[in-house]
Amino acid sequence: MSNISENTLVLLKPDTVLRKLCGEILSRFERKGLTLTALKMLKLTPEMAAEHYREHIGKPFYPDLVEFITSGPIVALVLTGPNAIKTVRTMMGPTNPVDAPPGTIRGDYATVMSNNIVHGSDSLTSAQREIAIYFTDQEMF
Ligand code: RTP
Ligand code: MG
Repeated sequence: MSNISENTLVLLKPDTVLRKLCGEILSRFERKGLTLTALKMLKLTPEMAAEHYREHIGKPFYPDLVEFITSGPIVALVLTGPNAIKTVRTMMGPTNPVDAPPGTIRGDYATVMSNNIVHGSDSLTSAQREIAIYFTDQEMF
């Protein structure tokens, strides 16, 4: 842990847009003190989804994962701050909302693993790789 600022990629998944929770989730991250460095709305192509979730290609849940993440528009964010990657993961809670305590995003807003509201990069390497899928340097502020 250090106080050096880092970037992380966050996706507000299609369920979040559909349920009109984008403002609420973004607000949590802003209140925490993370800085909004980039933001866009887009619909992932199957190719982009494969790039984003490439570590999961071949797993049993992969087809459903791609179908869900490409099912509607999403909001992509870059959030910045000291320990931003771990901070976002802690705020999200565990992958399965059943295990996510109240107070976490998945604990407060989700019931099933397939529709779990939010994505956050899981490491510095992932963050750098994922940010480049969504944003050019000119789109980061
Ligand atoms: P994410 O990448 O979406 O932020 O989620 P995560 O790191 O918490 O979880 P990860 O292991 O990367 O899985 C990516 C997404 O795939 C779905 N999943 N289903 N066993 C299963 O059925 C299973 N495992 C994972 C979840 O929707 C998860 O968010
Ligand atoms: Mg993941």
